[in-house]
Amino acid sequence: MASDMQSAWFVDAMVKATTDCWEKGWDERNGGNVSLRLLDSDIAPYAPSVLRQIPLADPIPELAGQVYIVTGTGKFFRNVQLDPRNTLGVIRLTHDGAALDVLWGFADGGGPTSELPAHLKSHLARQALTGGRDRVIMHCHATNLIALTYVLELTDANVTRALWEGSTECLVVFPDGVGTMPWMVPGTEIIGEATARSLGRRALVLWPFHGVFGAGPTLDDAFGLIDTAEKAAEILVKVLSMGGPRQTITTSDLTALAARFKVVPQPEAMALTGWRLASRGGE
Ligand code: 2HA
Ligand code: ZN
Repeated sequence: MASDMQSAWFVDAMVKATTDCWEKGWDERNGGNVSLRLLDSDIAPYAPSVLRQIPLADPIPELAGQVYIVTGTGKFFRNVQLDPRNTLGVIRLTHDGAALDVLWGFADGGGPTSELPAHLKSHLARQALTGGRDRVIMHCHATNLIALTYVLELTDANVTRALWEGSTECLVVFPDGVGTMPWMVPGTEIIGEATARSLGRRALVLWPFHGVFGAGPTLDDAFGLIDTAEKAAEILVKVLSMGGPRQTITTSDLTALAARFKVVPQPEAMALTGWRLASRGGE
């Protein structure tokens, strides 16, 4: 008999990622959601059968047959480690991309995260951009990144430049920069489309006054990316609280960093001479 999927590496990896996010303070209550695309070779040893089917409001035929492990709607990250079978689920998109076959988990009758539209559309965008290398989309409520969205002028270039100046490693870790977008109602197809459009160009996207989306090949990569940006955001919040910067990483410093680490930084952020706060009453 095939063994239970609960012992699979990908369940352990989701437990670790969600527990780390909880311990960071990024996922209060049911905040946050994570999805990891699984390969046939990941699930084959468990010979899963279809437990039930969940229709998709917006079919996504391009992802037909793909398999994901995702966090459940209404579930708390702090409880994933205690109860993976109820808080996580493995789903496969049907041949027409119009429904999900549940292969494991969501044992109490639940379903995938309310942000599934953003996750699936973003997976599609990242697969196109990275040739299938990226397999993870992670959303969380990273505190200092959210705080910055209340004061920074919200353009991709400005937010990117601020975070690059917030810590030396940032330009190296996210040379494509950070995407921004207007505030939107979460869980909708519209926010999903806007998120995917932005993630199609940059691995990190801020949802103002809400949180952040990060993408990467592995859970460690996506977590590390958000962690790096959040650390820089924390430093910027402290610097602003001390009256603002008196000195900073300069454009020529950023140019030298890019050359040393062989990355091509977002040109619009490099073209700025610094970063700006939003005007009062501004967006
Ligand atoms: O899963 O974080 O954006 C709860 C949320 C919604
Ligand atoms: Zn959220």
